[in-house]
Amino acid sequence: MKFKLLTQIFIAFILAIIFGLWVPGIEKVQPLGDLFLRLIKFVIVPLVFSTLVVGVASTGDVGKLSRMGGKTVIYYLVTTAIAITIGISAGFIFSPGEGLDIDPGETTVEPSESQGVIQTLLNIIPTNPIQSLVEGNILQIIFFALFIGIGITVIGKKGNTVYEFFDGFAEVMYKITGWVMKIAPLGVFGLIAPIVAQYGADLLMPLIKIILAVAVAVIFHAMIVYSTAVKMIGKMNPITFFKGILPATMVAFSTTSSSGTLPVTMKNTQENLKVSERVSSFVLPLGATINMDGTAIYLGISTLFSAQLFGIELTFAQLLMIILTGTLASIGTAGVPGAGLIMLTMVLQSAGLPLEAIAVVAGIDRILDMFRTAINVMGDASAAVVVASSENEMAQESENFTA
Ligand code: DAS
Repeated sequence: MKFKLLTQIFIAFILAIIFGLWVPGIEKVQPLGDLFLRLIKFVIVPLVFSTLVVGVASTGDVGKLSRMGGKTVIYYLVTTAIAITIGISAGFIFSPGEGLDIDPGETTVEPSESQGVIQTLLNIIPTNPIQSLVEGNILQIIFFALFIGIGITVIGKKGNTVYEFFDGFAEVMYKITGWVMKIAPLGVFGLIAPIVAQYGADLLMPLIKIILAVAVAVIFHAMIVYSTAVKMIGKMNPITFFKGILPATMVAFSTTSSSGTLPVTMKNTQENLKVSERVSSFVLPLGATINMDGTAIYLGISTLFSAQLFGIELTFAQLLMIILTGTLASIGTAGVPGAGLIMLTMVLQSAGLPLEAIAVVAGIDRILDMFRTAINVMGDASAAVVVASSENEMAQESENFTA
């Protein structure tokens, strides 16, 4: 999303609160909100499927999916899974949605019946992938797309036509999603104003709590996970790491775009963190596409917020579903402003939670996106340090290395 659009959404959000508090009969704009929610649901399946196939296949030929690629992907998946778990924990600790118990509209998805952990994991494997697409079973769609992407990579040249098709299809879906997001300001207004009219200013406190929860959780994640990784595996003093990556972190915070920050991330990682060009030019672009720890934290918190907002108790299977969907789905999302919002729709849908909460967090998405993008970029840089160190591709002259 462009900043202009995010600013429009923010303005629509403020107007929705003002109109919701003081304009009688404002709930009549609800259909605008329902229209927006239906359009978001309309793009989810084709967008996720096509971007995920391309995201996995774009790691290039099998040679690239080598030891270094394997290490990079494993590091990304592990840190993202930790991130979403930290996000869920922050969601429980801050409980931003507690106490409102909004009545979910008829547009909510039926909560998935509670299953055992093994059954939940087995259910990820689609018995009929076409049916998974038709039903919008997000985890099965992700599984299907992952294997299509790997298959395209493994068969090499013969897979080019398939790759080109999905690459083009993904572009089309990004364009359609862009059109849908253009009416986001109207949609957010149509969703927020009636809720504010019904619940009054009580809704403001949860928003402040969400921003606080995201900020604290991302700082906690960076301090614990990245410090440990760069020190234990990267053999680097964490202070050197945080100082070295600070410029890129600030650029990410202000632009809310990992891809847009990539040139600065490359520069900082090579010059300040002494990572070789070979490692950084592989790990960082891949990370800007498939590694989003900050977004994963935001997903954990926003999903808990949605459940709390509607007084829904999450089962263990649903929590597992959220961790799996959030970790896997992050592979297919571009590092552009507002990408996390689309991912949140998927995670809520897969956990069977009402999508209405999207509008609430959409209003403050610009602020939340700053924090999550900054951590997304920091996570990519930490991977570059870890992989380079394990491949002995760190320049030795830096005086900051611990013995
Ligand atoms: N803004 C995205 C990025 O650039 C993250 C997000 O929207 O969640 O990483």
